[in-house]
Formats: sequence, structure tokens, C-alpha cells
Amino acid sequence: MPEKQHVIIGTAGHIDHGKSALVKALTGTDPDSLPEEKARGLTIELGFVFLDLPDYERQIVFIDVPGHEKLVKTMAAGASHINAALLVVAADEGVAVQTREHFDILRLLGIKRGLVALAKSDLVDGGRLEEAEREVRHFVQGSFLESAPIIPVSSVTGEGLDELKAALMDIGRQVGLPEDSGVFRLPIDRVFTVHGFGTVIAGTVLSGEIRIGDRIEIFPERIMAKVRGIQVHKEKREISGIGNRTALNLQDIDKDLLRRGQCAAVPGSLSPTLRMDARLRLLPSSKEIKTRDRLRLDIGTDEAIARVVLLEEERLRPGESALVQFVLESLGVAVSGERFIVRTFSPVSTIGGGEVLDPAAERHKRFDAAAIEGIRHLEGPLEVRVEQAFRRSQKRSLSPPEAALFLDKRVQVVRKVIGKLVEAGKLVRIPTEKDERFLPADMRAGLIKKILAVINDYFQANPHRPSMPVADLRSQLEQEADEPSIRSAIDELIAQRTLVPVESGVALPGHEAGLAPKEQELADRVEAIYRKAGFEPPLEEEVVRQLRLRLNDFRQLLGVLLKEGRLVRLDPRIIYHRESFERAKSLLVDFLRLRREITIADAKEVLRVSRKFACAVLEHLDKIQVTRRRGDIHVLK
Ligand SMILES: Nc1nc2c(ncn2[C@@H]2O[C@H](COP(=O)(O)OP(=O)(O)OP(=O)(O)O)[C@@H](O)[C@H]2O)c(=O)[nH]1
Ligand SMILES: [Mg+2]
Repeated sequence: MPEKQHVIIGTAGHIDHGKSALVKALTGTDPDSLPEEKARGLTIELGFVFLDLPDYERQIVFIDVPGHEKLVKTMAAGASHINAALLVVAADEGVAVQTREHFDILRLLGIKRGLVALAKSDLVDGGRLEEAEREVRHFVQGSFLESAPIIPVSSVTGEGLDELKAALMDIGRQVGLPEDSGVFRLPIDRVFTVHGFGTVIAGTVLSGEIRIGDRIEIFPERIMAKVRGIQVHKEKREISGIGNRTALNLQDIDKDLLRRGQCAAVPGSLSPTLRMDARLRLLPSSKEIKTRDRLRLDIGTDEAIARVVLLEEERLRPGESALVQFVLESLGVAVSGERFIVRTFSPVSTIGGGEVLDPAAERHKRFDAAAIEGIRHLEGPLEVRVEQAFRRSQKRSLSPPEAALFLDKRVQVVRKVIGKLVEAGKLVRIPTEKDERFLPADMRAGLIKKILAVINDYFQANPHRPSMPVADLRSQLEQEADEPSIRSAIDELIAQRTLVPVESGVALPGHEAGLAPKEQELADRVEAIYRKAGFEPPLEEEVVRQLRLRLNDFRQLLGVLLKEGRLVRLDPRIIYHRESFERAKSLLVDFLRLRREITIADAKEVLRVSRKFACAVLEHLDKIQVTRRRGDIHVLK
């Protein structure tokens, strides 16, 4: 049987106004299941009750919340992901303190649908009922409940229950599926053990799907677990998905590690953080707040304690909104666009709420115009948000799935926008072996500039080096960009012929290894020694000793002299001055023209050198293909 789409309806309202009694009257099940709740006649924990209507195409699920003033945190957790609200107001008492507070919370959470039950109608006469109805109508003016039905009901006599049920079914039909990022996420609202079944977590699947055997990660603690079983509405399932109230039986996990407020999700898909950027709106009934105030931040099913940093104001007044950064006292998780509630630390009252814009923010300086502009972009249209996702990643390229995770959007949707941004010249594609990544075009331009500056500096400092090793370049740019971005920028510069590849490095075109004046002078002295030595040059060690050079310096000079062709290496031990070699070559070639062939003994005689040198010169002539060896003789080629 295919799963009916769940419609999750949260109760709200002042203590003792009849929320739980109403849920029981509608469903036959008492949401207050704890002995303590029954004994005290009040709700302490969230109650989850299904309303079974066989002919209805959807499945209504109630989340019954406590009305007690000390349990607003539990109410906020219960209301965090509901599709519609059932605001319960007792007809005899009318709008009371937590009626207001719960209603504020529903509005701050962005709940769009619902209705009002005017409860305990059996306790009042018609006149009072009308009065109460007028009061409620006035109370909900200008809100999502402005034109919602207000239905008098009695859980004792059953009056109005059918009408209420019909109205709830109507609302249920209007509830569409939420936008799905495709990445499984379930904020935990209940943890329990079932005999013979093990540890179970339950909550509403907010995105994606979950199957038996899947691995999940519990955030923010980053505990890994495996799904052993799935239940939806008390029945076993192989799979559950978005919008469904779902219980997951977990393997390899201790119940003591689990609590309401954690979030089960695809491993690696959330970023536990101490900093979140957000838009915060204060209720008109709030008092003024200032930066560093300590607040309670209710996000998802969790409550965190945080300091608020006002990024663009000195103080925030009632009814106003501003960009803020929350600095949490312990790690938390959220997704982009997630709603939250803010309550004062002590005494506790609900003062505002808003929307998370950057769920894993950097630290910002207050009044930093660039940072504020960046956060504001995250409130903009999707195209602006996608671009900002790349921009905020601080010189690091991102893959489309990474950007989609940050924005809590489907990868396909984000990919499309990326395509447009590339076309508009705002993003640059960075191909890698595994995937493709993207970088904002201006950051890429900055990186290219930086690369050229680093290379220029390098050749200023090392004029005799033929190239700058790519590894050196990378290590100097580590702070500037990630590896794929650097590699792709270098490739691009090579393709443009702004750089030339040389062995394992790069050089500027036309770069000739040159020497500083002082080194030049030393090189001249080295060259002079070889020139003067003619056909019987000294060994390298002798030159080093004679000029009192350091071996490394000498090698560098020698490298330049050989590269420039002022000296010629004949074999590992013998180096000739170019002029000496040319002279030796022409003497031997003359001899060959006359005699057609030459032996080592002949060469010894012609050049008047020892066998070692004669041999080296002849072999080098073979090597540069002036001559060719045939047994013991060499002939012209
Ligand atoms: N006469 C009458 N009494 C009711 C009705 N509904 C609830 N009550 C009584 O009101 C008291 C409180 O009812 P609950 O349903 O527990 O109230 P609640 O809103 O769930 O209270 P909390 O969960 O603690 O916020 C109980 O004693 C109920 O019997 C009703 O329609 N008529
Ligand atoms: Mg109750």
C-alpha cells in the first residue's frame, strides 16, 4: 500500500485550555501517555497521535504540545516542522498568556495554515461564546489565521467535533509537499527503546528518503549508525520519505547518546558549527536587545544557548529586524533558510525569530560592509544565492553538490543556475579528475594575477634558474586557493602562452636564466680559466679550489655557462671552453678530410693531448654527429 501523504497538525494554546482532550476526542487516543501526565492532568512531553480516516486521501498526524509556561521549549520543538496549526482557546478563559506566546511562535516559524478551536464550549452560554469568538477574530487579525475558521467545540459533549474534523481535512488537502533537497534529514523529536526492537528515534522526514540498511550520521555529535528497521504509523516499511512521521530503529548505537534536538541525516551532509548568520526579527512585545546578549536559540527540535552579535546595529528595537551572527556555546546544526525562535535567557520569554542564512558562518567583524553584503545576498533570489555560495567559500572552488548542500537545494536545480552563471561570466569551471568545480570569475582573475606576481618575484630572486618548480608555486599559493583552482589557473596561463612549461616547472616566455652582476663576474673568471686551459682543462674541483668558491655556487655558475654554451661538457669529468672545443673540432675535421679516418692515437697527436682528452673530444664529436665510430676508428658522418 503506498504511503498516504502525512499532514502534521500541531496543537497550540494556553495550559489547560483543552488541547489534549480535543486530540483525544478526535482520535480516540490520549496524547498524554506518561503516568506523570495522567496524574497531574497536564501535558509534559510531545504527544504524537494519528487520526485514522479510511476514506481520506491523506494521513493526519497530531503533535500535541504542552501549554505550561515552563515548557515553551518543548512546544517550539513540536511546532518546528508542522504543516498546520490547531490553535486551541478555551471559550471560558479566552486569549491567555501562552495563547499569545504560542501564536507568536507559529508566526515566527512561518506556519501558513490552521484554524482555531474555541474549546470547552459546553462551559459557556451563547453570549460568552460570541464574545470569545470576537476576541479571537481580533487576536488573529493580520496573521495567517486571519480568515481561518473559528470552531466552537466541546470534548465533553462532542459538539463541533465533526465540523472541526471536516475543516482539518480541508486544510490537509491544501498542504503540498515541501521542496525537497533530496538529501535525507530528520530532526529527532523522540528517542525510545522498544523491547526486542532496540533503540528508536522518531521525527518528521524533512527531505530525501531513508531505506533499511542505510547509514546515517547523528548531528551535531557526528555519531554514525545504521538503520535496522523503519516504521511509519506503526507499520514496518522498507523505505520512508519526505513529509512522513517516521521511526527508525538503529543498530550500533547506545540510547544514552541520543536525545531530542539531534538531527539524523546523510553522513557528512550537515556542518556542525558554532556560528550562524541569520536575519533576526524582534516581536513588537519584545524588549530591546544589544550585541553579546545571551539568548536561547530554538532551531529544529533543539535549543542552543548563544550570544547574538548585531552585525549592522548598535541595538535592535522591538518590531525591528537585522542581520546577526549567533555564536553558539556548543556545536549546533541548521540548514539554509531554516526558521528559528529566540527567547531570552532568564527570565525566559519569546522575543523573536527569523531565518538562518549561513548555517556555517565565518567570524565577521561588526559593521563589515563586505560581510554584510554577502549575507544579504543569501536572502536574495536563487541565482544570487548560488553565486554567493561560491563567493563565501573563501577562494576555494566548490562542486555543484557542495553548493547544493550549503543552499539546501536539489543538485539539479543548482546545476542549472551554475550553467547560467558560467554563461554570464560570473563563474569559471575548474575541471578535475573526479568532478567539476567552480570558482567566481573575479577570484580566478585575482588568483591568476597572484600567480604571475609570485613567478615574477621568484625570477627576480633567482635569475639563474631556468624555471620555477610548480610545487614551489603551489606551496606559496596555499593560502590563496585550493589545489584544483591553482592547477587550472596554471594550465590556463600555459594555454594562453603567458607561461611556458619547463621540465617540472613554469617560466615566463623569453626568460633566460641570467646572473646577478656579482655572479656574472665570477662566471667570467670561471670561463677565463677554461679558455686559458685550452685542450687540457682542469677538473671541476681544481677550479673550485683556485677561485675559493662554494661547491653549490660553482655548480650554479657552471650550469649557466653550460646552458649559455660558453662551456661544453664532453663527459662527466671533462669540460672544454667553447672556443677550445671548436678549435679541436676543426683540427680533427681537417685531418679527417685528408685521411678519411682517425684513431684515438691520431687525435692525441693532432691535439697534443693525453689519451683521456683525445678520447673525450672524439666521443663528443660522435655524439653531436660530426663523426661516427666504426670499431677503433672514427669517420666523418
Ligand atoms: N467541560 C469541559 N472540560 C474540558 C474540555 N476540554 C478539556 N476539558 C478539561 O480541561 C482540563 C484540561 O484539559 P487538557 O486537554 O489536559 O488541557 P491541555 O490544553 O492539554 O493542557 P496542557 O497540555 O497542560 O497545556 C481537563 O480537566 C479536561 O477535562 C471540554 O471541552 N469541556
Ligand atoms: Mg495537554
